[in-house]
Amino acid sequence: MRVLAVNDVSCVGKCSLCVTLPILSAAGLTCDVLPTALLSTHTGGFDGYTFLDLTDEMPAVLAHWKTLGLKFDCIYTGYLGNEKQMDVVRTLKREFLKDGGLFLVDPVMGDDGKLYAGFNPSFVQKMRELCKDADYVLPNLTEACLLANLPYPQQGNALLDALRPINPHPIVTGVSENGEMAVYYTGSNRKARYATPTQEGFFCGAGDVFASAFLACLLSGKTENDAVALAADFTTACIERSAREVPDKRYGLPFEKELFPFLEKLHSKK
Ligand code: PXL
Repeated sequence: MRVLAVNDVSCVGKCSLCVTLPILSAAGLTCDVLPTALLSTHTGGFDGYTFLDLTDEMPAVLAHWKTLGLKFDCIYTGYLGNEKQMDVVRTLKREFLKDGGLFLVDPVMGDDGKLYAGFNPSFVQKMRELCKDADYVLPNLTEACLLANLPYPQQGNALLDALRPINPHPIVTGVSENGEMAVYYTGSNRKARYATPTQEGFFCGAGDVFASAFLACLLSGKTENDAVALAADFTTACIERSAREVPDKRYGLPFEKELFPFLEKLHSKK
């Protein structure tokens, strides 16, 4: 299985490609990358980070890939630096995704009720259109509210209703409710919720860990229900480990030592 991950390289802080690559590789999948930007760190809590936009390099990369006849089983997009990159993603889907391939969009735009630096309402509108073309979308609570054009926060089931015109398979992550972290999704045309008891708080990269693990499960043949549960349990285990081991949360989730238990569950028969 060959996955193309379109996301940024935040050199320090464990998010985006720096978590997707190890998680997909560990699950036995080939992960090719199209980096959207190069940052010294992610933008969540660090001051003075550098940002190199890689949009201008993309047409040349795609042109080279064309000569190789590359096709992907799955395209997974995360942090897109600007609206032009969404057009590149559309080209990728049209020209490089195998027939019947999986297109998964994590509409990375904000957290904690706010847009990330550099994003605006026009970007949100264009992201909404991109989500219409995806097999699955994985917004966090903030991004789900933005896509649905509703004030933050909203109740999970109400969001699933509001997202229905935008995508048939929304998976809304990071819904903090009474000491639990819940995921709301539409499985087999029914609303579903999967929750784990865990810490409140902001964990940069948690959405990327969840989405990468979900994708690893789905491409390994798990059902959507099982993939959501395995990915949520894995992300929760990382958050619990972070509470014990990581004093400065800006440096991301310590997912490495949770990979082996995750893979054991992924490969178990039941
Ligand atoms: O994980 C989300 C994310 C991805 N990429 C960049 C970010 C963030 C969150 O802050 O700053 C560059």
